[in-house]
Amino acid sequence: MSMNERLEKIRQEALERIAQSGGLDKLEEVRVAYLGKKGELTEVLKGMRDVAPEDRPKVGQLVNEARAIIEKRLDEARSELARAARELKIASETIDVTLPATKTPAGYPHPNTLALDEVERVFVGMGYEVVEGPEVELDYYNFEALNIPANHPAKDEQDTFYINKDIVLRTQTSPVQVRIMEKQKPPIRVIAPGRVYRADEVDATHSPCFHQIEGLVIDKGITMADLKGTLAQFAREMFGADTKVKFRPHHFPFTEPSAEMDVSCFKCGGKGCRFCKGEGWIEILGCGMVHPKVLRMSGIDPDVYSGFAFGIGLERIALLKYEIDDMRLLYENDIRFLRQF
Ligand code: 2U9
Repeated sequence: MSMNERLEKIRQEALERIAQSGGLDKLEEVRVAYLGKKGELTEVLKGMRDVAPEDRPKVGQLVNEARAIIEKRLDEARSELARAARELKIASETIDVTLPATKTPAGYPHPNTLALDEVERVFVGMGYEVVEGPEVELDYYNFEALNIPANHPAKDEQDTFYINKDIVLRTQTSPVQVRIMEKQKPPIRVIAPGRVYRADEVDATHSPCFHQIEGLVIDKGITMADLKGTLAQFAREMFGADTKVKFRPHHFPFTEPSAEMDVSCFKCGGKGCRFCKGEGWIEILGCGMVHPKVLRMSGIDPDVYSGFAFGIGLERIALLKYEIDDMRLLYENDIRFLRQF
């Protein structure tokens, strides 16, 4: 076989093996087999000494040509394999944006949240600030500063959760306003919504944890007329423009005088129905003029300033407004219940 024929054979074999390789590792094997240190083309060069000196440049050129062709094909085959791999990867990663998405259920606002939003909207509209405070509270802020004496029944362990003798789970949000009075000079106009705790058994109208919204206004010259005007306006915005209000005398240790406020039944307009148990009136909140002792204890001079306060049970408002007949439904978080509001 002439040198020419031998080179031609090597070249053809190499190109065939490249064409059939089908993988990068196989291509590398082919490269080593033909172009490597002990590869076939290298062997040919080593056999040059048997070639007549005058033929050597020619043979050298032929070897180089064969090497160049084989290298070029190897390169082409490598990029072809890389392109195919890339296409396969892209195809496997394709996202079909037209497929229906997995839905994340959005949930529904809780009736308490809806009622609180509404109460806040009314008072913020009248210029009140919404304030918050700790749920684990000092006995001083929860009771003493509010003129609730040590022997008051509300302080009994059957009514209040004690952490220790000085610390309780707050039974009302009033301590928040006491802290405001200590820090801030009048005028004060705040509402304090939040969780409160009482050692009650669960039933249709009681829960050991419920929510209050309390309000406090303190300035020079605040009178019972301000209290009545403010709370009547609140009732109209909350229950409808025709709502009438009625104040009945009551007792709270922290206010004097104190009252409870009823609104005319927003179902029957006051004639009496099942909803208002034939009364025509529905009890909504407690209120009163802040007791002078309470003002003085928090550093506000009752001879200069006066104020009114009120307390609203949030659950009571939610139950009335959304006509829910059992408080326990508010705490079960059953989506079939919650989606109705
Ligand atoms: C300060 C002074 C006075 C807050 C008040 C009521 C009347 C009241 C109840 C409503 C329903 C509690 O959730 S409920 O059972 N609250 O009747 N709360 S006056 O008086 C204050 C508050 C803070 C410094």
